[in-house]
Amino acid sequence: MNNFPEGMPAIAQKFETAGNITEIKPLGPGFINDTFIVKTDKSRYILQRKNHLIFPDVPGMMKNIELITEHIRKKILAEGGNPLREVLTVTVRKPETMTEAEKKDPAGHLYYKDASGNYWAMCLFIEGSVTYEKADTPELCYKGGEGIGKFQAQLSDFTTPLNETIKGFHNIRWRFRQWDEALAKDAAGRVKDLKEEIGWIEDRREEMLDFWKKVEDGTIPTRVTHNDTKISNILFDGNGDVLCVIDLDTCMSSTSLNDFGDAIRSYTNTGAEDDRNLDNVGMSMEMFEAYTRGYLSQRKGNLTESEIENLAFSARYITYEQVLRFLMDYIDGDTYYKTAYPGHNLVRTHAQYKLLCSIESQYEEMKKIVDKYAR
Ligand code: GN1
Ligand code: MG
Repeated sequence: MNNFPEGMPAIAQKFETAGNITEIKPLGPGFINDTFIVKTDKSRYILQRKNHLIFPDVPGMMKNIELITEHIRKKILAEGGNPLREVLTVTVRKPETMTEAEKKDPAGHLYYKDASGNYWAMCLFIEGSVTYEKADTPELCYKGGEGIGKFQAQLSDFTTPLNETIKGFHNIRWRFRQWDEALAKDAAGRVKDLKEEIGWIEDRREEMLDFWKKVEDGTIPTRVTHNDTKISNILFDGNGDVLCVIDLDTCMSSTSLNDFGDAIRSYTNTGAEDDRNLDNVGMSMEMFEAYTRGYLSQRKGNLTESEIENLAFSARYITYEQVLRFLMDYIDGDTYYKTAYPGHNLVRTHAQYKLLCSIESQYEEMKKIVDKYAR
């Protein structure tokens, strides 16, 4: 039985896999969900325990994922592509394992809730896919940008309303409400030592709200967006082309600028997200240009003027939000993100702040690059 973490085969068997299950192994390093790879004698699958403390409505989230992947699947089929490789395929429940209540639930076939209240979901593993923690070449940035641009284009005519899987996810007004509460509560007694870091957030509060106001008043349109486009959430093939976008948990309606900003935060960083050596961290303009060129090759002509004007700023916005979220979690006593050691969230805060400063110092040049490829 040592091929299986305890209790896992029974969970995996609730889903419609081809062949007999031969092995189940953990797959890292997500910050939110727990991920396993399930091998059968015919195929491989990804099994995830979805973190229901973070995603309060897992059935609603799975319904979003089903609707989105179905929509993309139809597009791929119409273009003669291979939907088993170019979009996630959700693995549904075996009907004989479902209760009557599950059968009546419109999302009941998409997840299994175990006796401890954990939610599990499965999808097909895409063979030959490669993931990266870091983008080492401009070519990979270009391809990554192209992949997200294509993903947004595939969903541009998706009109079914989606569930909001995490309230106010990239809404800085909402984040400030959480932030103000976290500071007032000071759950871990850490606020007294964080004067400088808290200043980093407060100094930029107004300019971030000014950006978000444009989303609230409709100046910047709302579209279906991924909201978590870091490089490790993209599957590439052996040639470095994007196969498909994964981790669809946060797909919701928001501004498409989130996807650009979060990708820039990830692809262009010369260091790691949690680098202890701040000398490593900064934004590479070469990588920025490559990602922007790739992204706009797919979205040119389909973005509004307001989106183009704010594209470069979105990198500042999302990186700032990430500094806030890591610091807020440190202040809260590390309750949201998985951490590998004490103080990990503070290390992440410092590394992301260094990146933010680097982006800010290169902002004028970034805007010029956007202008060069957007029109
Ligand atoms: C989390 O789920 P994962 O590990 O891809 C987080 C993102 C953060 C990211 C930072 C639901 O992404 O918002 O940007 O960590 N996801 C959620 O690496 O909070
Ligand atoms: Mg995620």
